[in-house]
Amino acid sequence: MTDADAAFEQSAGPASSRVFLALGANLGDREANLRMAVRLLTARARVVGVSSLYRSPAVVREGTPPGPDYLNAVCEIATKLPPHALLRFVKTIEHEVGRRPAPRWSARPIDIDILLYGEEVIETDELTVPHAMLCERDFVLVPLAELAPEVVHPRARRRVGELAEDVAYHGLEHVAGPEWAGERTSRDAG
Ligand code: A4P
Ligand code: MG
Repeated sequence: MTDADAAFEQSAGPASSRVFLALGANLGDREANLRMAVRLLTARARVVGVSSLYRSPAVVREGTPPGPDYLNAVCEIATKLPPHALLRFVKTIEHEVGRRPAPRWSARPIDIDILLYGEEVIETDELTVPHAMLCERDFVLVPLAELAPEVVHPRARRRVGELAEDVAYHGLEHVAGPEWAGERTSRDAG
């Protein structure tokens, strides 16, 4: 058990659901930004697993110029933060990695989205869980299926592995295995 695992297990409160985050970057040293984000998550979460790293062309709004390619990955965490507090926490990490307010979908050094929070279905002004675009995105479903093919999407009521098999590919390329993150995860610890 790592120190982070031990601290988590000893802290008060109920164990969290399986929580999955999407990480994306298409500005600056993209891989370093993603690695920093994973490291910063450990302040309030245990990193259970990290997917391989993938590259894909930026999906942009119609009529806007294509930005640089993205690097994307998915990370599973265990955290005692409830969903809205987790959203605020990941926003502070985005700021720390260098993201500043900009129009939606514009190029960014880091983006952290909450994909799944256990079986919760949340629909508020600030937060939609499962993530609204989860079922359409190869750069999210393929890494998510690496970590949790058996997990069921609580709205679609289909397994992540099946959703990933059916998703349309838009130039997604595998760049590196999970070691890219340089993070010792609970999975590594066995
Ligand atoms: N919000 C609602 N639900 C969530 C959630 N589940 N997780 C709200 C995180 N945030 C959520 O997000 C805008 C607001 O969405 C947040 O303030 C929060 O209250 P943002 O991160 O500030 O802005 P954004 O990321 O530009 O908007 P959005 O709609 O989240 O865009 P996406 O879906 O993240 O898409 N192409 C490739 N290849 N790879 C990518 O990763 N990412 C995007 C951004 C576009 N094209 C891409 C990629
Ligand atoms: Mg986002």
